[in-house]
Amino acid sequence: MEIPIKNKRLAGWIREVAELCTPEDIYVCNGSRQEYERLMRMMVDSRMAIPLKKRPNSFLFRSDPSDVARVEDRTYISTPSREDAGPTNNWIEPDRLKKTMLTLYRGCMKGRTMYVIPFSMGPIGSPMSKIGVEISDSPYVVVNMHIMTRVGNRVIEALGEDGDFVPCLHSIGAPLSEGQKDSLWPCAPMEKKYISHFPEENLIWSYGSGYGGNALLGKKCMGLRIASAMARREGWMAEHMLILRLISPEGRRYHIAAAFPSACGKTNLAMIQPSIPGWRAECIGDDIAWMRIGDDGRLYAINPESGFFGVAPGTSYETNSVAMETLRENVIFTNCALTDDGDVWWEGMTDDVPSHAIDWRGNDWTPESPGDAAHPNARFTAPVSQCPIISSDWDNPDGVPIDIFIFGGRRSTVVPLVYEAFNWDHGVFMGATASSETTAANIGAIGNLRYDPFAMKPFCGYNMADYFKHWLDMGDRLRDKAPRIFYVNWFRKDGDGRFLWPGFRENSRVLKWMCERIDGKVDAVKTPIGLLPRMEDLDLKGLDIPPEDMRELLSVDISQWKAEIPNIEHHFKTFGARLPDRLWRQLEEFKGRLGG
Ligand code: TSX
Ligand code: MN
Repeated sequence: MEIPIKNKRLAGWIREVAELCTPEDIYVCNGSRQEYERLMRMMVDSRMAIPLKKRPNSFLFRSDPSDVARVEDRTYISTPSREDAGPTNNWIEPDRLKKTMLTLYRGCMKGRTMYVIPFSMGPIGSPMSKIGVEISDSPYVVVNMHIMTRVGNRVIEALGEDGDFVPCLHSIGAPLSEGQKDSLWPCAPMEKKYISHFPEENLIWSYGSGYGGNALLGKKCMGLRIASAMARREGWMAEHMLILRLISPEGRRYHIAAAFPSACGKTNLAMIQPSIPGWRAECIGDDIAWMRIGDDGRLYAINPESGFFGVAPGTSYETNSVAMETLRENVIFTNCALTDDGDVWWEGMTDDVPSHAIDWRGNDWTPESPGDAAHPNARFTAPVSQCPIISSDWDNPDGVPIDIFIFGGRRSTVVPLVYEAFNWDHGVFMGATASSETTAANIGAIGNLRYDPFAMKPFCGYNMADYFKHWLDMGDRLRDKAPRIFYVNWFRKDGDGRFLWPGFRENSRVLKWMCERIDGKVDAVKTPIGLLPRMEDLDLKGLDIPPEDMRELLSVDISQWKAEIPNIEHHFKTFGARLPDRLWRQLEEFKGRLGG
């Protein structure tokens, strides 16, 4: 077979994979619109994709009911030493894992086309970008990768004869025997699924799942797990962060990067439309930030993706009109409900619920049906370029200079609306101790407290203690040019279980305070946990929040915070001797400020 690829390593790898997986044919993707349309037409013909009458060039897919989310239990960081993967990752020794997976891969693409998908994370040619090549037997993966990354010939050209790339091998793990009828969403059973990362050789092997986070390997696998390990070696950062630009009435720009665990509304914040007159915001990214120190010593961020792969349920014109406008056309929907007039629907999309729909499993659904119409993790895949408030700098190869880091979580008690770190090390302590209460979106009991340091627990491709150290090292290099660090909690409740803070657009009031702190325009109240706003410095014009609610939102209850200490200690101890002393010191100082 003739492969039109000059890169020797790539050509060799494609041949090797073809010999291993024995596909019926091989197709190298060129990234063109015709290619996208041809694959979509093919999937419509096979009934895997359903065209939506109501949305131009948009399609609905239904996954297998067992293949609806990332599989953290089946996700591995495979380093020669278990300690290098650390306590937050599953680990199998590389030789053993490869042996197991090679057995699975042998003949796994029988009867299918093997797609070669050359992609760039970041603008092609940017010094911050990285090239990957995904080999997959899923046409659904190809069309999603077209939206989520930059795919095609320009990438092959950028690769040249000996350019470097991350090999990303993916199979749904469902070979077709002669004459066998294909299912609509082929995949392998749970015990055969593996999402494997070999960070020391920049290699990804994914088997058995067709679902986004397990199968679109540019995103979580390369963009976060492999990139975080590369970033540490090369002195940059790969973070689970949205990026936005906030513009004051005077036209001053502030760039914010923010990390939140799932179910905290990261995409909503990325697309915020400030409620304060004169303030505007632009979206740069909603999930991943790659950052490096520029020639001027400041930290510059790019969004390495080119699409949004967002959770649909809960998205509405009320909660995120910008997202709704982004979804008008050219969208891939997965596991949403199908309405009788040929549109998608999901829980929380509209006040009036359709009287009939086809649910995400393909069954008739009415409001009386026991289950949800859309799966809670139903997704949209949409081009970033369609976002009405996308920044003109979203694909600037140099990135944007970050002024502010925000960490956060969902806490109904204890944690105030916003506070600022005293300094970089204290900010790293805040990131390392970021916690969130579990919601229905998590497995296990609702309302449990979970530590999710820097929102990176599922995405750090190496020992998380070393990751904390990397953050401390970056601070040492950035010194007075380092972004200021804040912690927010939009989810504090009163005694009756009502949210105290209106959230959504009104969060711009909190962002404005951060900007005024940066500019030295306002003082802050020093408390044992950090620097809090004086009530009068939060712009609350036009809101009518009772003063006692505001006092509660900005209160620090010493005894409640003392009760957090044993949890933090326990959390830190899971990292053993690798936890940097500077974080233990932060904990000691915190205890001291709380009064012993
Ligand atoms: O995304 C959210 N954000 C960030 C917005 C920029 N959500 C949704 C979280 C689930 C993904 C929020 N939910 C936020 C928030 O700031 N705050 C809340 C809690 C809340 C929910 C409903 C109301 C208020 C707060 N409604 C009324 O007060 C009417
Ligand atoms: Mn994410």
